[in-house]
Formats: sequence, structure tokens, C-alpha cells
Amino acid sequence: MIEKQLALYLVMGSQNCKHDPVETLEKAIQGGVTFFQFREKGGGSKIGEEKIELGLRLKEVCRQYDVPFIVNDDLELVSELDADGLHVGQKDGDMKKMKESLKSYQMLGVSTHNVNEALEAQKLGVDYIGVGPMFNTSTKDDIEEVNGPIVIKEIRERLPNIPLVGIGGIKHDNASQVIEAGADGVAVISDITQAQSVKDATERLVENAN
Ligand code: TZP
Ligand code: MG
Repeated sequence: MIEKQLALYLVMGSQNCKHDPVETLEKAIQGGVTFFQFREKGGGSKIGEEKIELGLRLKEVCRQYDVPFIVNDDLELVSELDADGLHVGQKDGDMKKMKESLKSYQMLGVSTHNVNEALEAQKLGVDYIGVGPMFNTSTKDDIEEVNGPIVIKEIRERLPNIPLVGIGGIKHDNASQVIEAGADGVAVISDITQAQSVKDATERLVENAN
């Protein structure tokens, strides 16, 4: 069941990490992360061969623990890494074409910001949607307006069965608001990747996000 797997979704690239990214992912999974997206993008991120190499190492960790390994925004990298799926934003191209280019076992996730985008994504048969930003965040600079967990509630009312995660500014002390609004899980970057102890931070999220 994808809804269960989405409970605690770590999104991460090496540029987000305080510690070594492979160690960060492994500690996070040991702490309770259930879904992973490789998002190597923005200032300080790796490109070319280095990006592929890191992706392969992160995928190995996911495989070892049976956690889905999703790639952000790069269909070519999905096939190069033989990932479990692709995650795209609203501006990342033709979602229908992307869905058709994926193998039948590969998932497609889409970022949405409101009910209309969610309905659109659902029509295309996406496997899950991300909704954000839930709260203010400095991790992503081109974020849309912050409307909070109320957007999750609105989407959940219209789409009772779509697998759904909130993203953006989620920490252990606000995660429960996102779940209570109707999300299946929370997606997090900095609360885990910037923690002094990745495992402790992840466990704290788990305690507060269900
Ligand atoms: N999409 C919407 S907000 C965001 C992304 C990738 C960044 C989330 O990072 P953080 O550190 O969990 O706020
Ligand atoms: Mg994108």
C-alpha cells in the first residue's frame, strides 16, 4: 500500500546534507523514513557522473531496507538508475508523456498547490501527490504561496482516495497538523538532513506524524 509507505517521506540531495548523504539516508531509514526522493538540485549539487554515482549509492541503501527510491524531475536519470519512480513539479513538462515513458512498475508523483492541480493530477492517474508549501521554508527558494494544512483538507474532501503528502517547513512540532488535515504522510528535507543526530530527528518526526 503506497499510503503506508508515504508515512515519512525524505526528500534529499547532497546539497541539503549536514553529514555525508549516504550515511544520512541510512540513519534516516533506521529512524523511520519510509519513502525516498533523490533531489540533487540547486546550489552545491552534483552533476554528471558524480550525480549518477551518488544516486546509485543512495538507491542501494533504499534497496537494502526495501524503501522506494524516487528520482526528482529527470526521466533519463530514472532509467539510468532504474529507480522506482519519478517525481515532477507543475512546470516540469507534459505529465501524460512522462507517465507513458515510465515502466509499469514505476510510480509517478506530482507536486500540487491547490485543489485544481490535484484534480488534474488525479485525472492523469498519478500514483501520489505532494501538496505544499505547508509552512514557511528556506530550503526551496521558488516556493508558491503558503496556505497551510487547510489545502490538504480541501483536497482530501474532493479526492478521498488519492495518496497524499504535505511538504514544506514540516518539523516534529507541526507534522501532526498535516496528518490531521488528511494527509497520508509528511515529506521533509531540512528537519532530517540538517539535524545533528539524523536518527533522533527522524524518530521525533515519527512520534509526531501519526
Ligand atoms: N517543495 C515544496 S517546499 C520544498 C519542496 C521541495 C522544500 C521542503 O524543504 P523543508 O526543509 O522540509 O522545508
Ligand atoms: Mg521540478
